[in-house]
Amino acid sequence: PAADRAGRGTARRGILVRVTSACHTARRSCSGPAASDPLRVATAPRRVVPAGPWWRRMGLGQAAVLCRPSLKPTNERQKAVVAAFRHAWAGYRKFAWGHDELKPVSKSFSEWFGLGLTLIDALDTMWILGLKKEFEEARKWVSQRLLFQKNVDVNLFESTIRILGGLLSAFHLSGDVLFLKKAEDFGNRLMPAFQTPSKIPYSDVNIGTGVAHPPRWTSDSTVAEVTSIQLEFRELSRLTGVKKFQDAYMRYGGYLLLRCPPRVGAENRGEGGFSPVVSPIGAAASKERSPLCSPPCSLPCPPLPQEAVEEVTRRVHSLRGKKDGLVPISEPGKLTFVGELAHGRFSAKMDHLVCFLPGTLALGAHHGLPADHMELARALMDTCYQMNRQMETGLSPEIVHFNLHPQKSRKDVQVKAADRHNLLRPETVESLFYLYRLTGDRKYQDWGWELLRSFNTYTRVPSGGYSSISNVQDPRSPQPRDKMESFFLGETLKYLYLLFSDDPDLLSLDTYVFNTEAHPLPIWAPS
Ligand code: DMJ
Repeated sequence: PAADRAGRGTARRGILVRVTSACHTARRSCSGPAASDPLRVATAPRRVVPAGPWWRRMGLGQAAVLCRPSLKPTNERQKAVVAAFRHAWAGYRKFAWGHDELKPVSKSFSEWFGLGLTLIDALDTMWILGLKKEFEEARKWVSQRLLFQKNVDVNLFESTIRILGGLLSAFHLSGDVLFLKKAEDFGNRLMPAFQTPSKIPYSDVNIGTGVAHPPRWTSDSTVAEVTSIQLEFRELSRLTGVKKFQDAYMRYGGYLLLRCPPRVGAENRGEGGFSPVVSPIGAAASKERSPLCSPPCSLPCPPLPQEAVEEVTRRVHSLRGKKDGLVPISEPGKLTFVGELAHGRFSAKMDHLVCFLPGTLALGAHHGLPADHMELARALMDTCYQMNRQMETGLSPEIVHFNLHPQKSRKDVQVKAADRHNLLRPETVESLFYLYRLTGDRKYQDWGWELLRSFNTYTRVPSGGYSSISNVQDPRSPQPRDKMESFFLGETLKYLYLLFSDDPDLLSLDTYVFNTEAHPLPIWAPS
């Protein structure tokens, strides 16, 4: 199975596309209404890219232009998120500065790519939370210490969503050209991954030597991995004017659209063959954006192309179909969940990773997909909340199994001993953010608040940082695992902060699209 490094596979999201913002124009002069409130640009002129070196085309000099104010929390819940972030950051700064991840209990760090992963993942969160001083200090590290010329294998998907996405987002929010230059350097180093016979990229690439290869344990790549990196490469092309980044994914994006069967998991043996093995949503096996794996990011919107609407509608429908539906209802509490189909057998198993789906369905409905997708989104959101709520710590385990038998004595949500851990993942709060933004129902904010309190009670390490835990069912001994994943700062706390905001124009969903690691990028008008 495709496994993300945090332990399991990753499901992904996405339909999106649209309108641009005036950010670049504003950045040139460091003045004017858009510059004074860059995250709240709700409507804006479309951007036309003039010719010339990219930094000049954008009206930028070589020097950094940190001219855009960041924001401040406006209510008590947002302040609590800022306090949590500061605590997490304090641990990282003290014990893991410049390293990939904090080990808060042993007061040390771990490396994955050796590229300051947490620091880069957290840049835009600091900007959004108004932590200017922390942002400046991190920027200095990026400027002086972040070097990509090193002999290290990086996973294409993970490094694209975290590093490339993080740098591009930091550039958009701050206007600082340093981040764009770093992004371009890094993007160039990822390019060898696309040199395959099928054009479907390899999963790993050495950013120093330029040698790319499939995962060590299989020759397959994962549909979701290779389709969830479109936003970042497209953005890099748009900002730099260098077409090769966009071309790299366009060459296989169309292929995936044409060939993507209703149920596809692992695929790509260099020649581009599919292995239809597992359900599209089951996160352990597929990271595909299905049912949204049609080409949301490469076709012009608005309006959403009819072809994409029909494709996605068909896929959601097939998910819910009576005969082989993957969305049954549990007993006795009647929770709607998404199960898995592996080698023809249904399993009532759902990863916490799948909890991105309510948010994505809601976003799709907002952008013109059928209204009943919103109903499904709400139902799945309730389920994800219950996956947390029914645990003694209030935090979801990594995987749950649902009970399908109508016996009152059994609980809806069951957990196996091996699945009781919580890695500080964002998916529940991510969907809560979308659901609140798109429905205005305050219960979603209240649910998020419960989650933040649980994180503070069971995962906060007094000396600094937060730790993943091994047992969400034992509040007396949740067993810290001594690891703070970079997405806790990059995603979980960012989504909580945005969830608690009552300002729909703060990173408006009509102006920005969040990549799969929660890095906001502007939505562009069709050219
Ligand atoms: C993050 O890296 C991203 O959200 C990814 O899409 C899935 N895995 C983690 C969070 O769970």
